[in-house]
Amino acid sequence: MDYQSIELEDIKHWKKELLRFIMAYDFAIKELTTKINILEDEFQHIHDYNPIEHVKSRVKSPESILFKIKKKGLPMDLPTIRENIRDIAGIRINCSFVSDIYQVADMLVQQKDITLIEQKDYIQHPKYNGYKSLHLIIKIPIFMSDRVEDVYTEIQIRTIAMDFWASLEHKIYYKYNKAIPQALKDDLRDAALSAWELDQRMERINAEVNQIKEEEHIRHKQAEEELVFPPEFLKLLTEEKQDD
Ligand code: 0O2
Repeated sequence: MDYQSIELEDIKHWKKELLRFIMAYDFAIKELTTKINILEDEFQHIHDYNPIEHVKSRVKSPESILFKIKKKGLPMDLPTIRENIRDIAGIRINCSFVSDIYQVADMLVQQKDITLIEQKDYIQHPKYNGYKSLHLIIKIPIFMSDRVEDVYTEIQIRTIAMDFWASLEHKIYYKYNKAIPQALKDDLRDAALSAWELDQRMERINAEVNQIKEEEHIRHKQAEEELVFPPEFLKLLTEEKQDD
């Protein structure tokens, strides 16, 4: 075998390895998406309510992976990337209310095959710029033809208001490394506060409406239990049935 053909073999091998590497993250997203769909369906069926508004997912771009590994000052090989870049597979779940966020997180991490590696609660401890979200780094086993691989995935869970702010802030500023006037940063922070106030308001309204619904349900049940038909009316009904 000459030198050139060895190089070609190497390239083929690397291409295959790289494809397998990325595929595992794709499979992790597929597996988690199915889990989330099942939770949504079951929750809707049992509680007549779905805490999840929508779900997005992505596999990090190679450029973004390389940028992160460089930023961390780590060597550029697959085992290092696999162990240190834990958000190559990313899922974002948007919930209706703040309380739903923790409920959805619990429902996921309680599953036997999911291992919670790290949790960052930027809702209890928002970032200085105002960013709020619950981040989970989890590990999930992916069963392939010849091996089982544990794959890290980042799950970001937040409300629609938090997502609205984060998506726009991401576009406006997040990856812009140059200085931005303090007044604009303050404005963004203020906008995050407004989003938070909106979340709290909606949560309160929802709790009050649920209370009204619950009271009405209890009243309805009581009325049903107290419903007593006069014996003459019942007799009339049985006689009518016999005539038929
Ligand atoms: P992208 O393009 O969204 O993928 P680590 O992942 O632990 O090495 P870090 O920054 O400590 O790095 O992780 P952290 O704080 O959990 O944040 C990871 C992700 O959260 C980011 O991924 C963003 O998606 C989101 N995020 C964190 N802070 C902000 C913020 O201030 N504004 C917005 N809009 N999003 C934020 P990436 O890889 O940085 O970017």
